[in-house]
Amino acid sequence: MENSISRRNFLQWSAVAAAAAAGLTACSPIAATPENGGSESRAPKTLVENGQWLTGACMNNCSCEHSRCLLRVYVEDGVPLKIRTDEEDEDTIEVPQRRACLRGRAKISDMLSPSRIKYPMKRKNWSPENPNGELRGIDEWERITWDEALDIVASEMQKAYDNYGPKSILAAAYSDIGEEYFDPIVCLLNAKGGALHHELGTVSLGAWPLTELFMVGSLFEAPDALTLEESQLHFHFGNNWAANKAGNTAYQLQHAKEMGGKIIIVDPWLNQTAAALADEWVPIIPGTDTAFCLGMMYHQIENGLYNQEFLDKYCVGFDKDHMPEGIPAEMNFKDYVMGVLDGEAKTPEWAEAICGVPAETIRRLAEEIASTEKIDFFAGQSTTKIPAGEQFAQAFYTLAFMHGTLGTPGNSVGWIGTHEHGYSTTPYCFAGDYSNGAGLNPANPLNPPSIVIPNWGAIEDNESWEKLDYTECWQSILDGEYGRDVWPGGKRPIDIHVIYSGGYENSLNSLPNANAGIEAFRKMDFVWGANPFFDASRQHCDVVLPVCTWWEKGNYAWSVNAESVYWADHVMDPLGESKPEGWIAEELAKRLGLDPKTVNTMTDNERTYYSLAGAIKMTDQATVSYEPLFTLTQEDIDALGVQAEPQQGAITVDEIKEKGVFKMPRSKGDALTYVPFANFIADPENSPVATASGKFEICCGTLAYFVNSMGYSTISPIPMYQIGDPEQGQGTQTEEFPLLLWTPHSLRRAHTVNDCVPSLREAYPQECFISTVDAEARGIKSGDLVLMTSPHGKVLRPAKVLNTIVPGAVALQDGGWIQIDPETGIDLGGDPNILQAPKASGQSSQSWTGTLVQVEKYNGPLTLDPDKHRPVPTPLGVE
Ligand SMILES: Nc1nc2c(c(=O)[nH]1)N[C@H]1C(S)=C(S)[C@@H](COP(=O)(O)OP(=O)(O)OC[C@H]3O[C@@H](n4cnc5c(=O)[nH]c(N)nc54)[C@H](O)[C@@H]3O)O[C@H]1N2
Ligand SMILES: Nc1nc2c(c(=O)[nH]1)N[C@H]1C(S)=C(S)[C@@H](COP(=O)(O)OP(=O)(O)OC[C@H]3O[C@@H](n4cnc5c(=O)[nH]c(N)nc54)[C@H](O)[C@@H]3O)O[C@H]1N2
Ligand SMILES: [Mo]
Repeated sequence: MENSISRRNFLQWSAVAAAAAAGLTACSPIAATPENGGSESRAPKTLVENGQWLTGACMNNCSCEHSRCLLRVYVEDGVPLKIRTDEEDEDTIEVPQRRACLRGRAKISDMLSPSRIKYPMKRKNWSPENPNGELRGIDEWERITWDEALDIVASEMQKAYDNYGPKSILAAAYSDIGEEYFDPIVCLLNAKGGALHHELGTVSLGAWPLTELFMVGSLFEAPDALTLEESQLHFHFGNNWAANKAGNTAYQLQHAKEMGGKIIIVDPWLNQTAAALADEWVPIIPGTDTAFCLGMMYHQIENGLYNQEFLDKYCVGFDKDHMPEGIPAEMNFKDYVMGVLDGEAKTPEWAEAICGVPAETIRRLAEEIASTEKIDFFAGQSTTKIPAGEQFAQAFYTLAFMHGTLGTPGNSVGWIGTHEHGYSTTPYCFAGDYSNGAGLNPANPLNPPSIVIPNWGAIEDNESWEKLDYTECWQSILDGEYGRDVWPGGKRPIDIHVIYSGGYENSLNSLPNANAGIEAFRKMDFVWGANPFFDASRQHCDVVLPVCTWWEKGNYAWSVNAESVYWADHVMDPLGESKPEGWIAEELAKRLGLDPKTVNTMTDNERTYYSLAGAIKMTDQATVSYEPLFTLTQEDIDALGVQAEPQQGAITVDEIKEKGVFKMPRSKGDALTYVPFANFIADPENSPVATASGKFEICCGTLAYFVNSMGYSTISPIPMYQIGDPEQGQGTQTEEFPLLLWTPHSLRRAHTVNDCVPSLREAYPQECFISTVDAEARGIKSGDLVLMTSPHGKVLRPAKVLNTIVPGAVALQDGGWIQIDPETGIDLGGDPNILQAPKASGQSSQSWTGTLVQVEKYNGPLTLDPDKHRPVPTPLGVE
């Protein structure tokens, strides 16, 4: 930290800086000793605290919108100086502390990073007459006033609407993901006539959502956190909860282990979770779990090691006598596995040749599954982020169906983690909705929140075809068309002139084929961004508007985890001249001839009110009933100055403000315990699952129809192993690109967020993880600079040689900040998306895993300082 540029820049910051720098010293080693390891009341006596401990939201996207943690922030004279976490209650498995991880605890350095955009800025060589687009990302910047910035944005937007229409504008921003990621600037675009969004499908959920929905009839099923310990075996594909499921999921797994559960983790590397918790690690070539599962199921079928009764009663499609209507009997799963359908038996030897797991291990694990009564089957999101990833999801569910014990505590199948963690469709408690619209049309506060599912299209759903898919959007913009021939009307022409790079996403850094993204940005007439950080997307703009963060807004109750509701205080005043999106949207509305109130429908106080008034708490799992969470007195209402009626709830507003969090009181065996599929198993006739047949569908015509209608890849109604893409994944390697890239999520970051924090950079250098075998073959040692090359770009990084990752595959972790060397075009920052192939697949999910790459020892002229010493990007020239 001492050497880091961030500290130096930090010191230049007049008032904020001086106090904050003092705080850094004050909180260094003293804050973490065992003597003061408790609550703030036990804080070091030597330090006089004249300030206040507040609750700062941790809005990192760890765990795909879920399970955030508690940050207690000490603020003096308006400056956040120290950070602690949940130390209030006793930590138990029933009501665990909501402790933050290293990323949350480094949040002050993130919030006050030199990478914050503090003023409206303009790229020096941009003008309406001559945009000099080729300079995007390398030009200098100058500070302008808010009025100048808003006038430029409004006039360029008006020009695009007048000359080319709404579809000439790309909204690279979250639009409708709910209150936590609510961006009124997108509401402004909608009010003005709309824009083209790049949000068809998903980059995040892989092939899970529609496979689960159509095969089991519901979404986001997961074991109750408190019944996890009842499983005798946790059979997990791609589990790294200790690193990438925020909240308490890893703690729950540790507890389950202490209670006697065995943990097997199948993963291409010995990740942090496997190292800490697994009884057995099964190394596997990424993207080949389908073959592995088929090999196990062959062995089970051959030896009668499965539950025929369960399959007959609860499933369709396993064998020719139990087929769903309308599908020929020969398309049954058993005949496919045994080789009757296609002449190739899916033996463990067949599987070994594809997935690298020895046949004898496959047989042993198949037997272990069959001989264990209670199993928790889990597979991580990334396991289906492969070409035609539905195939693995289909095989995974089928493995659990063949085991045949679902519906009772200790037995589960899912891809979310635990019910506490997940996108639970029946959360135990939830904060009220305060996104736009709710103020105008208050929702019934006792309705559980609806789950927002990313946009998918099937042939019938015309609206979806009006969206670019995330994966291919950059290339589509360059090509001037998007979609597939099979879409209604065929491929769609597009002609984008303006990009709005906004709310809560860093798409240039986070989407595949980033070099094409940069090229697309450079082709535009105008690109504007609104964000707190000068990240890659904002660096490639013409005008950037400084947005204040959650710490600078605040005063809401919020939740994304099924068991807790948090309070977010206003922790500090907006940095520099940064403003909330609502203000920006209103100012632009005025300039674009719109009524500001139609784009920003609520005042700040109204938002606070709705977040509290709509908050709910479950009273009964069986009937899914709720009561209001907060008591709101006339005094509370008057303090907010809103028109409303008092209400009676479980806790007071003062209580949540004081603690920062409401935790659902839980105990083992309580009335809130959730057992997935229990009703269906108890009474399949009267409580069918919501699939086409009313049963679990091993042969699932709806899924195949839906996926195939999108035109990205072809799957069968039964789980099959087929190479999903001719240029990606196991079986498609070439001499030029012999290695498979995969991109696990990093402890250093939540995607790209926090990458500007030197202490996190120091703790987790961004390295190319390579196996001993592949490194030796190339003369590479740990620490050597290596050049990673794919057909889409080049990245320079130090190598980390490991004997704990599978040969044939290399890993570069998601989220490194792009930094292109202008001479060579090589990325020095280590963003895997410079390399990643844009591969929309299946249900329009990006198949990250298996991009073909080569790795070589680098002998060129470039050098690379350790990440912790590399300066973070700032909009230079401004103070
Ligand atoms: N620290 C941190 N946590 C995060 C995030 C972050 O950026 N940083 N991002 C959050 C978000 S938005 C999401 S979507 C989730 C993603 O959650 P995950 O999908 O669980 O995340 P990954 O780290 O990509 O993968 C988890 C594990 O699966 C393994 N894996 C990858 N491919 C395969 C495969 O083909 N087969 C098998 N068997 N294993 C495989 C990886 O090696 C890794 O150990 O993480 C969330 N949590
Ligand atoms: N190669 C590769 N790429 C991947 C993945 C992978 O595994 N490998 N994973 C994919 C997955 S699962 C996901 S979910 C996506 C995530 O992709 P993104 O959502 O694009 O990633 P983030 O880095 O989370 O972007 C967060 C943005 O929010 C901004 N931000 C932070 N705080 C605030 C705030 O208070 N207010 C506002 N307005 N903005 C704020 C940050 O500056 C940043 O621009 O990435 C995908 N990309
Ligand atoms: Mo994600």
